[in-house]
Amino acid sequence: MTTPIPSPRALPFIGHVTHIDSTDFSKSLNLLAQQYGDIYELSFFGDRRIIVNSYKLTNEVCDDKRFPKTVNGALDELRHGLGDALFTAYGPEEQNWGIAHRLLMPCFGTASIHNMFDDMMDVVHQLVLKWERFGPREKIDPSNDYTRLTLDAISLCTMSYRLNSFYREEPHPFVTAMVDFLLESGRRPVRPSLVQAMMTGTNAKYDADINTLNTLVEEILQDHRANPPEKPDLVQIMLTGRDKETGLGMSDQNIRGNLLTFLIAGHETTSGMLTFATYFILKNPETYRKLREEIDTLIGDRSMTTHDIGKLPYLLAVMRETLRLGPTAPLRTIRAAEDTVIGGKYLIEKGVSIHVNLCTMMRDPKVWGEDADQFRPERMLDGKFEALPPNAWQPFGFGMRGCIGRPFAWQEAQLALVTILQHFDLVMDDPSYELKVKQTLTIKPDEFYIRAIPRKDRS
Ligand code: MNH
Repeated sequence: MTTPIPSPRALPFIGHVTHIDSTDFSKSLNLLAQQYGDIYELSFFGDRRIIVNSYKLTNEVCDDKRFPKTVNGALDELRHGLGDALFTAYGPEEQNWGIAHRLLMPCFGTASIHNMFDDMMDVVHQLVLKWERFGPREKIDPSNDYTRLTLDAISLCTMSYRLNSFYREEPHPFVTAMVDFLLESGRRPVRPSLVQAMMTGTNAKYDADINTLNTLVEEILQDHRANPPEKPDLVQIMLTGRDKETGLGMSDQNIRGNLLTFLIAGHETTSGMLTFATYFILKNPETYRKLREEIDTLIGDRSMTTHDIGKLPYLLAVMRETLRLGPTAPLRTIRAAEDTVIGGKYLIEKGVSIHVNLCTMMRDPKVWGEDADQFRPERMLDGKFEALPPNAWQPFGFGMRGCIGRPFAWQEAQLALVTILQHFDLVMDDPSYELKVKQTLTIKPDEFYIRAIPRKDRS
């Protein structure tokens, strides 16, 4: 006997489209979770989606064989720009995924990431210099400067290309095009196809944005062919590497898609994470005090080095707790490979999409306790993180389709947070600010401003 999956009342034809705020899919799903609990089902124009919210059900679907990643909705729209690159590939059934995966995975190993340390630090220093020049009274939008930081870091470290975002008043044209491309890709799936076809202006802008994105990667490729970098980088591997399994290299089209993927996936999520971390640190003065004490004790006035990576336990706990409450990639989507039952009673038919809601799952009181909504890095300390039940903390996704850039993001966040807190006393511009989250494809704090007061207690 199976039990029907709870579902809100649907309208004929369009289904649950009116339950979704097209500018904030994630928030809409979280609100429905409060009402419907561990699992519920929605339908958009006949396209069924099952949303899993609890830890127990999530853990059950953490099995690549039974529940492979599926690419639909916004992710499928992204293929207009990214094609079959790593993030948007349908899976190993697309040969290009395997080629890129095998060729590029080693570039993101811990040792390779250590080699990028100096370039990462170069960009972090550009941010510090900017905030020092601003002085203590300037209202800073940290999300904007973290976006400059992460975008410039991914392009410098993996593509030896300087975007120089800190030397531009407005965001780099690539960023504007990218944000609009992501927003529109998110809106398209909840729009009837007839309406979509009639939105000629919107569609032309979408194509123009994709063009802008491709122009930059084409520029990076040409620059590379003309001036190969002294240190071989990711682009070099893409241009010259051969996959051992198939003997094939990457096609030009697939290289462009993957460069775009790294520029997009490689900065949005990390800049959101740094913004959330800054928010949580400022909202919790005791956390801030402990974190600064750790940094002052273990690093002091000297510059951080690769030897310090992974060695600041309280900082790591703050980062883990930040991604638990603010998982910047808040959903992942899978499907059942065959008809199957989960939770002992819910029938999941083959092919139907399942969204794993990381926001609700990582606040499940059965794992995190009654204070699951509280920011408390202590729950990640002293072996407690290692002792968590399997898959309970998974902001970087799962299995073979999990995040390839995790070590990169992890090193970058440590470097940025340590260096910033060494140099500044951060304060909220408006101490009464309450967290407001906005979504493009990823989520991040909205309308959050700080001031950065150069520390007087340091030389
Ligand atoms: Mn990342 C996949 C989260 C930083 C490049 N990333 C994923 C997935 C999650 C994720 C979740 C799985 C998506 C899915 O199942 O559909 N990523 C993050 C977070 C951060 C992050 C929370 C930072 C914090 N990611 C980065 C960085 C890069 C990157 C930095 C690049 C350098 N991520 C990827 C790529 C994939 C991915 C590429 C797709 C991997 C694959 O499917 O083969």
